[in-house]
Amino acid sequence: MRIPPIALAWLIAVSLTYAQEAPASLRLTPKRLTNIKDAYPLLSPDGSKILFESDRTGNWEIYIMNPDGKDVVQLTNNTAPDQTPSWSPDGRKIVFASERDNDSESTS
Ligand SMILES: [Ca+2]
Repeated sequence: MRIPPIALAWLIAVSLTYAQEAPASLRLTPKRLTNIKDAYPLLSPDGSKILFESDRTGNWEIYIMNPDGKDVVQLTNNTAPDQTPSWSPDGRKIVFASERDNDSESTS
């Protein structure tokens, strides 16, 4: 499920979103995972990692972290914007858009 970017957003994990009448165990319980300009979080198919894009260095790069927000690893390092990452169905590859030749295209 893709979550749209929010200007100057941070990533927030939520268990489930339900109305007030939902049982207490199913109510929204947000937890801030990062507090910097991050966007497009995607949980891996097995739920073990979160893939996201970030402008935390002043350049959009692709990152991965644990579902608790720890162990952030930068996957790309290029002066061109690298954004909108996505997992392959088996979770073994990622794809993202980059403008490395001044023309947005997908890279894996
Ligand atoms: Ca980049």
